[in-house]
Amino acid sequence: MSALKEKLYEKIQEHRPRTTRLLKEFGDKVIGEVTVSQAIGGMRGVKSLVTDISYLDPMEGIRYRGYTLPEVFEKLPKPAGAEMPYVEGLWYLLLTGDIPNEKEIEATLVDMTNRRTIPRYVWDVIDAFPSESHPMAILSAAVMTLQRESRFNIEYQRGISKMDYWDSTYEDATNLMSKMPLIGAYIYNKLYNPGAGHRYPDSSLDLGGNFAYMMGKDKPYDDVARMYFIIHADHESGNVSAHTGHLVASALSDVYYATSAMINGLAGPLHGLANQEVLRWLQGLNEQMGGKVPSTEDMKKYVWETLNNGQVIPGYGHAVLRKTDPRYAIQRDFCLKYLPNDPLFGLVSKLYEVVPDILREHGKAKNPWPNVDAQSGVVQWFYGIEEYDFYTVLFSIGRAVGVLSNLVWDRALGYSLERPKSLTTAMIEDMVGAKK
Ligand code: CMX
Repeated sequence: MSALKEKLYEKIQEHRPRTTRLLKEFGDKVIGEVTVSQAIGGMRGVKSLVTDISYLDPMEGIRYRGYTLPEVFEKLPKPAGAEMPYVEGLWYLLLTGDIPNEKEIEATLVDMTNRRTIPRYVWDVIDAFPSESHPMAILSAAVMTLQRESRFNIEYQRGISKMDYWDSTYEDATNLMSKMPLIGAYIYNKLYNPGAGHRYPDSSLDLGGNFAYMMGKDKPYDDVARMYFIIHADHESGNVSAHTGHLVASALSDVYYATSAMINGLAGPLHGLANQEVLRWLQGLNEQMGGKVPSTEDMKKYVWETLNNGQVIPGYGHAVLRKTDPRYAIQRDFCLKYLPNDPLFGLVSKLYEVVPDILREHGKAKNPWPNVDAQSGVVQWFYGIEEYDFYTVLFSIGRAVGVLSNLVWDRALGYSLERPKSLTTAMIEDMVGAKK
């Protein structure tokens, strides 16, 4: 058993009695209520999920295992000469709740590097896609193709105990996490860089470094990849991608089914696809301007036009957050350091000056501040990834770190099949006295 798996097992043993006690002794205690607008309006804020991997405070932003993002970036170990931490370190932290020491990170790197082999049939499936396909559809299918490798599925057929589900789920999750960046890079080269051929992974490089290498990108893109994967890893369990993964796996579908489904949820423009929408929308502005740099007034006019057309301003607003997303701030700091004079960064900064006031005046969005997606395209574009359809694939690789850690814990704690109750409209009308 690897050192990480051993530690995880200890943590699971420690944690299980807490969940069992809550269910047995306090199962009937009320921790929230549901209003009509929550039932009709996407269950916003309904307290009905449990995770210890991350917690999202509306004012502070995300904490991973109790650490704020700046703390995560400060405390996790980093490769020699790098500014950003190992993604493998985050994997360790999310699974165990502990910051890995030097020995622990070394062992995790070796273990994950050894799991990078991808069966030929996965490349064949990717190659068979038409080159006009959206990269998210290809990624989802490629992950689905790997389902054939599921250890959980084999163990389940053999009839293992529920107490052991976490073990093969951990194996599947670690395998998939180690392979996903390779799949992402392959999809990129197939669609946008066909002359590059297939690069084989470099086992001397960590997940972020190897991803940059396979994408054919020089430093500091390795740090960009690490930063990007880390900030996108988790945002509690209730967002569409994390929740979809959890829901699908609650039927004991293995991590391949669950991750493919979470990718499909992330592909929506109100969720992960917003990062590409920001650039598409800004390009629309540039076209309108005919090459002239938009003034603040031009920008305001364009924002209002978008709102008056009944569209949303991509990259702004959030279902939970009520201030500027710290993931936006971290990327902004990176831009200020590495690309302060980039014209696209200038445009995004100018947006930050005008959009919050306009959204407040517009009066609908509960949160007028930018979310992670407002900034992330700028960084990728600067480093030559101008094919913005690809940005959500990057988001997916990052999000997999959190979703897969959660799935391991879901099985460790025996979380149940999800089955909320639905009512008819007439029933609700009766309940609230809306019927004449
Ligand atoms: N521009 C215009 N209107 C907005 C808005 C925005 N950026 N954000 C919210 N609104 C509107 C909503 O569409 C809603 O309008 P209706 O009452 O007509 O339906 C109203 O304000 C209230 O919405 P809310 O409670 O503030 O926000 P929701 O929880 O319903 O939705 C989100 C959250 C993110 C989908 C929404 O803010 C949005 O559409 N933002 C733009 C897309 C985006 O950036 N998505 C990425 C989010 C981060 C991520 O998951 O990756």
